[in-house]
Amino acid sequence: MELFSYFRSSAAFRVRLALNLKDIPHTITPISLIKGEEKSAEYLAVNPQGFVPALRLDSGQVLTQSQAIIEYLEETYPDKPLLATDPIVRAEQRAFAAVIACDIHPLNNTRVLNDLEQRFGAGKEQKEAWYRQWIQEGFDVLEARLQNHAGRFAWGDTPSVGDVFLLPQTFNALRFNVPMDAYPTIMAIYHHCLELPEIVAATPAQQADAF
Ligand SMILES: N[C@@H](CCC(=O)N[C@@H](CS)C(=O)NCC(=O)O)C(=O)O
Repeated sequence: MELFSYFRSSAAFRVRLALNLKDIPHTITPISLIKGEEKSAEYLAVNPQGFVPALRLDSGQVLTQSQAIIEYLEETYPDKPLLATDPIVRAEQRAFAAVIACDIHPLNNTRVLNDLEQRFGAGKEQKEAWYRQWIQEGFDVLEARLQNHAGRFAWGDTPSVGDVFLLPQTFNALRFNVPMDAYPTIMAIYHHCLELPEIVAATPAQQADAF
């Protein structure tokens, strides 16, 4: 499998985590969002939406959208499951992931921040305030939900899809100086995640394109 990735992309980070936690062999092809490589003709032939991540399977089939890719990996590599077996818990785990993937991340990605600047003249401070607002709204909900099921990780003491979505978003929050005092459980999970070598290997700083 070949993962098209960018070291700072939190959506690509989710898939790197799923691949590593499931111990699935893969290669990583960096696509530089800074250089605009995601809009090159070569990459658009891989993913016409011009986003990372994309996962090219050994068959040549390309999968896009991190949630869909992770669901595919869960279905085809059931060992080391990222979803619980109980359908209710699975629904809760998917809802937790969706708060991040659907309600926080799309409002804060680079093209939205660029649009705020270009269309409405938003400056650096305004863009940072915007960024913080959507993370804080989402994290308020997630911190409360975690009280029901967190252990060392988002669900108990084993990494799950909850961590696969939460950790990259926490990296983004820290990078944009979101005050984290209100989120002790999210921060505890962040530190526990970073004790696992397979998780550390998926972090932005460990990617070849970070240098
Ligand atoms: N919903 C998509 C989001 C993917 C996404 O927003 N990727 C960003 C990086 S995190 C991207 O490729 N941006 C490039 C661009 O906007 O040109 C997913 O979960 O895969």
